[in-house]
Amino acid sequence: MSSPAEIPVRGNLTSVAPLLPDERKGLTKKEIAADHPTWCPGCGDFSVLALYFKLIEKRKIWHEKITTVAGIGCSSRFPYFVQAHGAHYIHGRALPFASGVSLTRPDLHVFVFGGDGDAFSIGGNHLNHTARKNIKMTYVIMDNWVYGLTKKQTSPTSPLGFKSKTDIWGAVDQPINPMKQLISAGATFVARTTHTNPNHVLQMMEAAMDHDGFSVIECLSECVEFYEGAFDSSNPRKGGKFDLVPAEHDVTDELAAYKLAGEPFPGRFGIFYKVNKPTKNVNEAAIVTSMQEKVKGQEPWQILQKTFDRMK
Ligand SMILES: Cc1ncc(C[n+]2csc(CCOP(=O)(O)OP(=O)(O)O)c2C)c(N)n1
Ligand code: SF4
Ligand SMILES: [Mg+2]
Repeated sequence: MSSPAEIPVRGNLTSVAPLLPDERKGLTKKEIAADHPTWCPGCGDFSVLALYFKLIEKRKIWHEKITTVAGIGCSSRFPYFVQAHGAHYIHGRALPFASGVSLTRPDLHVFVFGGDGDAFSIGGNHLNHTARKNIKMTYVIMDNWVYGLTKKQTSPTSPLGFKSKTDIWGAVDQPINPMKQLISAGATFVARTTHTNPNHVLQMMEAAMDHDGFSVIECLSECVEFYEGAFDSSNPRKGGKFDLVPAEHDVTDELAAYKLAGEPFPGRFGIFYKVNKPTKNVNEAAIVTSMQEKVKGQEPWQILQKTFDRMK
């Protein structure tokens, strides 16, 4: 595995003068924005993107270090709008792609963005396995309780009774509880926020980025086209309430986090669960280093020959 110092820095995409990293100003929205987002006016996803730009600026992440991965969906259009490295990958398969990047590029912090369908439906299994493997990255699930891109089908987070093109008489299947599912899957950082509270979104993104492991944020992000008003009861400007996780909550207490997740909507916002466990990145790097030690000084063909000989 290459150390950060050995990794060639790709072309300088910025117009910033070559100052030392600490002396440079963080990239501005103008320097990092790509295409104009194609979301419907008023879509919650705009705020999440704006806050990602803020994070990049505040934390001084340079173009060559920005890695934005997504699956398919309105929310998953994210990488198109960021002028840096990234991938708009297959529906539900953003996490395996991001895992490969994370495990081979320890100098990067990979961000994955996607919707409730991408995360909990088609990508549900990948979510469980990435969580239990504790692969270092941050996954922001932009939950709008509906399939937006495909024009209003029931999603795994749609509440009972939700009328959609797949449930014309109203949803009858019990929705999943994202927080409970993520905690039980083994995610080591689980938080909840909403696009209507920008400071809180940024705070959660920063805390997630600083976590050494698989960090997930469920960010409520309203689909004004197919589920208008879904989150009004969590928005004080619409008469709702935005209650933070209680200050005395112990984020390392799995049962307490689970209990918090059981509160009825709008529930709580903040970090529900956070523990330090070995990451797959560290475990795998240790195996690679020890194997490289064993074959030190040998040519690649010699290593291959030995492997073939063992198979005889
Ligand atoms: C394999 C596959 N199955 C189905 C689709 C159709 N499809 C595209 S996006 C989507 C759901 C998106 O919903 P969500 O992840 O909640 O994102 P949103 O659009 O709501 O942001 C579906 C079913 C697809 N592109 N690929
Ligand atoms: S359909 Fe919904 S989720 Fe998609 S861009 Fe429009 S408002 Fe946003
Ligand atoms: Mg959705």
